[in-house]
Amino acid sequence: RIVLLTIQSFLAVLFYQIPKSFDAALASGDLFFYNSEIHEHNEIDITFEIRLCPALQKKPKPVEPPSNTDSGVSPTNQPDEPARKPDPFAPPYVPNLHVGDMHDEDSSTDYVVLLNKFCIVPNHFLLVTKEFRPQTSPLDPPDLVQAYLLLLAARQANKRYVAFYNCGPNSGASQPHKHIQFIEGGEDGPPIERLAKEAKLEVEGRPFSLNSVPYANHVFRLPQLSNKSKPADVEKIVFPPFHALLDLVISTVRHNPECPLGAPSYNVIFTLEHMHLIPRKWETHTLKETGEKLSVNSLGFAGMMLVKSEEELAAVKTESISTILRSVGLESVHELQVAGTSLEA
Ligand code: B4P
Repeated sequence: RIVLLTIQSFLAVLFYQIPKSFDAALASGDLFFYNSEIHEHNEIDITFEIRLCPALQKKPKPVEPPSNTDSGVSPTNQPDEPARKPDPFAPPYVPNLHVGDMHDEDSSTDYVVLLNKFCIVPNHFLLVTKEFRPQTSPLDPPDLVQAYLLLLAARQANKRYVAFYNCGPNSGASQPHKHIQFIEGGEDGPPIERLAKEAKLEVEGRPFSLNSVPYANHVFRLPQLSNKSKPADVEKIVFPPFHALLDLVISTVRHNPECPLGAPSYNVIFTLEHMHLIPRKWETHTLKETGEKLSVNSLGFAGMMLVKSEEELAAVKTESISTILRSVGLESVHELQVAGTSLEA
């Protein structure tokens, strides 16, 4: 585990430490790695990745909370309250999964960097708030700054990472404690990033949508971020666009009668070039061929679907990824003609 004083020195070694920690956690049995294979699938101008991972069927089931009639019930639970599930992101941390700590000076928020305990891509890690914060809450400036400092540090170490945040009950999130995830992508980023890069913008500095996909999406092209940027400079660059995209997501959800009431659900995908926010209606899509429910998270909207059997793989291909994404997302913004918000002064 990295114990260093400054954020700069922490970031400088983090991406060299992660593979070492990953190997140690795997060897000690603190981390489970599931083999998978990638199937490429072309649709709507995108070469989607469908990752087939049958081994995930054997993933241990989450620990269920004791029932309120059990003697082991937590003293903080009142008799009529549903029992709370144990929080895997609460301290004490498993030493082999705990890569290091981050601290936001301005807000005094503390974070931990944890390896994903159940991963299918090596070196997948999470940025977790040390104190419990709900996964239904939007990312705030310190969260965004830490996430972008990590993406910048990855680039400095010659790694290409994508960050994602599953927000809200229908976003694909399974853990309620606030966490942003980081996964290594290819040189060009996740498949959806190609469409974002190719988008010709009439005006820079405004949110736009990828019109060739059939679901609502809100995207922002970021100005170039320097590896030498200080946290305050990063915040000035990344927070206003995120805020504008979030406003668009909320207005898309509010104007859509298909959306369930309650906290809005949406997916967030961050690269150094773009931010993508995708409003969600449902967490799962019922596959017509198998009748099974397929859970879709941010990576699905990044163009990286996950399936756990050959049958699911065949059903996804037959039904088409765009149909599945449209059914768990919302009607395309293009059709709804939601206006973009200018971020220019
Ligand atoms: P969530 O935001 O709550 O949900 P998720 O990523 O969709 O993962 P889920 O838990 O639903 O797993 P699934 O079988 O769908 O993220 C929670 C994260 O915390 C997960 O990464 C989880 O593994 C991790 N975690 C849980 N307990 C932990 C602990 N005690 N310590 C540390 N970490 C812990 O998917 C299995 C895995 O595959 C997930 O990691 C998922 O993110 C990843 N995945 C999904 N699609 C993928 C794709 N196309 N390519 C590569 N990886 C993919």
